Amino acid sequence: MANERTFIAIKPDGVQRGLVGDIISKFEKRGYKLAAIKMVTPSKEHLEEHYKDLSDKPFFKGLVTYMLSGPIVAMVWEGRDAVKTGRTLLGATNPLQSAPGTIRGDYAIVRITFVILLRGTHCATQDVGRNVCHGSDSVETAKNEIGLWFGKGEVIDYKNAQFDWIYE
Ligand code: YYY
Ligand code: MG
Repeated sequence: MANERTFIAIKPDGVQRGLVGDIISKFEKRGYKLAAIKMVTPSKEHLEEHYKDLSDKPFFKGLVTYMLSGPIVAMVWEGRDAVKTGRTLLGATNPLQSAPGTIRGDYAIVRITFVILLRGTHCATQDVGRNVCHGSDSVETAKNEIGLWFGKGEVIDYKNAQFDWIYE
């Protein structure tokens, strides 16, 4: 288990619903160190790049539109096993399947599935997840996402005063 950095973003619904402080608090209280933070309104191109691995999914367009619907709080959190534990703190992608105590399990409910009828016979589904918060899913992804959302001087190296009380 290594010291890692992960990219965490509070999505437009999380910002609008006043959940910024609570979400930051979950990471702080767990013992993670805030290495970068800013409020941003990224371009469509930036969000398409961020979610490029999902570009062939039926929900991609709706996802980008939702991410463009308001400001986002972008952060880098650092500490032991930060990527995997960050995902655990977040909960499952589908808020309805997220355990209570996780961010999505405490603050989100909805995943709407639109059924689109095509020529009367075929149908496709499009899911839009208002799931409050994003977290990198691997160390490699975290490096790419931090590079996409933050410039070099924006991620700060410092020793947190709590360090020796958190790590043995
Ligand atoms: O990493 P995570 O956010 O948990 O899920 P991803 O599979 O990377 O999908 C990104 C984003 O897309 C998810 O947070 C909600 C949305 N989404 C969706 O609307 N419908 C799906 N079936 C899957 C994901
Ligand atoms: Mg993901």
